[in-house]
Amino acid sequence: MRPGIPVILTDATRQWRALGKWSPAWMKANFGDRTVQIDGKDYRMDAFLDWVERSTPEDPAPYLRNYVIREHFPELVDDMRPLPPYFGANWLARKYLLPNVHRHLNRAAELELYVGGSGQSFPVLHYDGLGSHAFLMQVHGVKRYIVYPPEQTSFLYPTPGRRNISQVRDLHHPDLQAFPLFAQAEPTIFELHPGETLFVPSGWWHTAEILSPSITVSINTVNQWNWNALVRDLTYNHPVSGLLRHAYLTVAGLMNLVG
Ligand SMILES: O=C(O)CCC(=O)C(=O)O
Repeated sequence: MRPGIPVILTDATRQWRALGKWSPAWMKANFGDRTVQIDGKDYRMDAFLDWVERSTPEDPAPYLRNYVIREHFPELVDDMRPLPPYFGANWLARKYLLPNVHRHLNRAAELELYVGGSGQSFPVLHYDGLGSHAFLMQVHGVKRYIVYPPEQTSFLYPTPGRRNISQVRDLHHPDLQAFPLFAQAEPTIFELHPGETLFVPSGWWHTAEILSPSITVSINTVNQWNWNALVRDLTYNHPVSGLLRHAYLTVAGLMNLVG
């Protein structure tokens, strides 16, 4: 975490009941009659999970992603204990005097659920907001991750106004006329298997491709190693209020350090 290098942890979720228990079939048996919203459309879980099972690159199931588990599937929370000590003290989950800062940071500390099938991918190459680290816990199925270090940002064409999202949408067939420097980008590509946890450090670009019906859990964390990245993220593009925010967040960071 301190040098900012991605790692695959092989023992972080060893004690989770979710492993070996959660699967599309198990979810269908337990939550089949619920409705989920994906990209603005409603799906019954049983129909969605059937599609996940038969998903192909030609007919990919929609990708249920970034679903706050505590809100939507509170029954799953007990299956994710204990939380790995690797997460460290998560400063996102602390108390903040400013209500909007408190809500924003606490929301970002939630465990999130991802369910998808073969041929589907995370929609964008990006790095996570708030300068946060990400931990991605693979519970079922196999995913391919593609990551690039922060030093390669200039090859990845950040979107103006949303600079943590790359303008390059198809990494396998990039438009090199529009994005010529992308030819110099060097990804690291690897698979994540059930029981493995991927640590993506602050600022690392990443995206995922689903290779078989897949269930993943994620969490974002901030601590003394990336608090400055959070302060930069929250003050960037706010020339006036940015100064006040910067002062407030600097003090809040110091209080986190001692408290
Ligand atoms: O689909 C995935 O596993 C990637 C998730 C991700 O990168 C994110 O939610 O920020």
